[in-house]
Amino acid sequence: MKNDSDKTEVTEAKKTVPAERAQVAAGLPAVSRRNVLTATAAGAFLAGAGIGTSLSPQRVRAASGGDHEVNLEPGELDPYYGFWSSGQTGEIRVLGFPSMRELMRIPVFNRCSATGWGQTNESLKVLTEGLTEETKKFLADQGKKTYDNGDLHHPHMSFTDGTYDGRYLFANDKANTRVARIRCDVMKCDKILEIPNAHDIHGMRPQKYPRTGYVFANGEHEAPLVNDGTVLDDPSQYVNIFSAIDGDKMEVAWQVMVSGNLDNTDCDYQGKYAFSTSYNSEMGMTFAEMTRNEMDHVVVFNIKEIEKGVANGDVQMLNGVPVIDGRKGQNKKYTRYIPIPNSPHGCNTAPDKRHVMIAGKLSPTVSVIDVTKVDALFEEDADPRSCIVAEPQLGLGPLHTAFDGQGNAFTTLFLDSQVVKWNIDKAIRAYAGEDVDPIISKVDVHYQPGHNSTSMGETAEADGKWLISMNKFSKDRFINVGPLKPENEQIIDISRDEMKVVHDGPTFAEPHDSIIVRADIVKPKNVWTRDDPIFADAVAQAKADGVTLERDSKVIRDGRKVRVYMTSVAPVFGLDKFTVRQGDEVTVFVTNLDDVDDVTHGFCMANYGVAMEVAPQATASVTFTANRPGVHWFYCQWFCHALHMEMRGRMLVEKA
Ligand code: CUK
Ligand code: CUA
Repeated sequence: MKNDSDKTEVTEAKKTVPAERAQVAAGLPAVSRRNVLTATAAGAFLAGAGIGTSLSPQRVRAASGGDHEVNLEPGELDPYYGFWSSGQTGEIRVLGFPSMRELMRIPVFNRCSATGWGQTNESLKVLTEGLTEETKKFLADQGKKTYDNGDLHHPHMSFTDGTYDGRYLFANDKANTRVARIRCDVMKCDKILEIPNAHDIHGMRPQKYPRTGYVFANGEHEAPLVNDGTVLDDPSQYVNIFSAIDGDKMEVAWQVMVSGNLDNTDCDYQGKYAFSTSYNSEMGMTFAEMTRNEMDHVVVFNIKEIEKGVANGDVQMLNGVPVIDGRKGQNKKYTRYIPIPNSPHGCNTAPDKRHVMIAGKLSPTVSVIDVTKVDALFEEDADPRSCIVAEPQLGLGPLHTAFDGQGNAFTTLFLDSQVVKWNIDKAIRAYAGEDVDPIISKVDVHYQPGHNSTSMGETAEADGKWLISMNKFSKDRFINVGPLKPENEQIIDISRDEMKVVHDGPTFAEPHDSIIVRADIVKPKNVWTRDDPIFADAVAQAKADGVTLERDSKVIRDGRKVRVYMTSVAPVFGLDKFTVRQGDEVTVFVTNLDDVDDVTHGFCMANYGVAMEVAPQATASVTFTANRPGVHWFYCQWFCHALHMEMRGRMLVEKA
């Protein structure tokens, strides 16, 4: 018998397989206290997600032709930008839509070998300055400046007056509890904020009206409010945290303590309420506990009342943030809990500015909240379900809903591998008792869709042209690349009642969500402006050293610190060599004086693990220790000129 004596086996994290799942796996009918349809959905969901379903590859149904062309001729420009999440890859991707041509990758929570994100001083500032002191210390103890990974689920653009304004993108990091901001004028991340007190930011949405304003962010996982090891295995003391971030300052404005895990979020078009779906209202710690109740809930946040409560000091200050108590059964001014069938997931506000769709996930329904009926929820003895005006049964595993701006909604059905198009007004009439079927049509997708997005669909300017179905499994849709398969994203023409899949697009781990933005809204620059705040620190350091970045190439020694300033103009650097001593801390600043579109240079110090991008009119800098003596070539790593290979120089490192 093998027994490594100094290893202790930890047995406390025992997994309980719920009886229902075991039965489904064994091919026995699932028995539940829930109604039969819900039970079937739940059981099938668990079996599908856990074991993997085997679907027929030939399920593409011929649909009548749509109205738009997805293929563009060479040289033709896309009418939309697609901003794509990349899940655990941690970046944002910019696509031309509907051609699905990948135009750019914007590193955010990840590292980028090409641009030097995570290595340049400019990017390290963004990656470190928003971390809490506690996290900085935790990372420093491991010899790190910042986290290396991120899990970016939800990219959303800033709004003004109910539609995209082209200023910023915001994105969450579920892995390390952060929210990032990306500047759309240069397509670079300029702020990353760690959210204190919360755990694992999942759902995230910008305020739609009057503007962004707030960015609402859900802490998904519950934990003790002060999580310092004093409270451990006592879930009765765990809470969840909803945060409102000031999107202009990138600071947490306030937080609300809530009951139940927070999943996805959206807000209204009046600036009054935000909504969060919440699974595990049971606050269970095991799988069986988490799925026990028949109803979970949506939490409604009363923004004005919360602001008043914060102003009046009805808060506790924790890590510099005012935290208000909005738990179930606490102060009913701040929050309301609307019962929703088990484990709701997606939360999507319709462009009619009135309805919010709550996808059932384990229930085959979507619950429709009428925001005009939400005021009444905050009155004494109000029925919390009185704001639900429809609850159509759409199919198995509804996850997310998108809109065409013409009164129709499109919901992904994870288990059925379908997208269902349904009419909001008909669903409301059916709920009121009228004999009318809200379902217009269904289309097969390949396979297991999560999010879907329509062109401009989460704004008041939804245009009803395109829908993308972001499918979690691609299975047989592409030639085989081994056990790890890409996801599959399918474009659907939604201009007619009958939906038509017109394009398959593989993507790598794992875009959850996307937005499709009219191209005229986004106006990126072609070259940097010299007063850009992203490299303001470099400009200030140069000034202190008496260096004019736009003119000078010189080396400044400051004790054991050496600052190397050089210009770059295709195909030469301002210095063809510089000399330092072994052990010096060297900072190289490169200023690209080319002001022609698309003439980007790079700086790579070979065998020093140092590389960065320097786009036209930008300054970029990187710091390293010159601990390898000898001759080391630096070279331009961005092909910029016919004599690009000649764009190089030497660092001479004197032996200590
Ligand atoms: S969640 Cu991924 S499919 Cu993180 Cu938006 Cu629903
Ligand atoms: Cu400069 Cu290549």
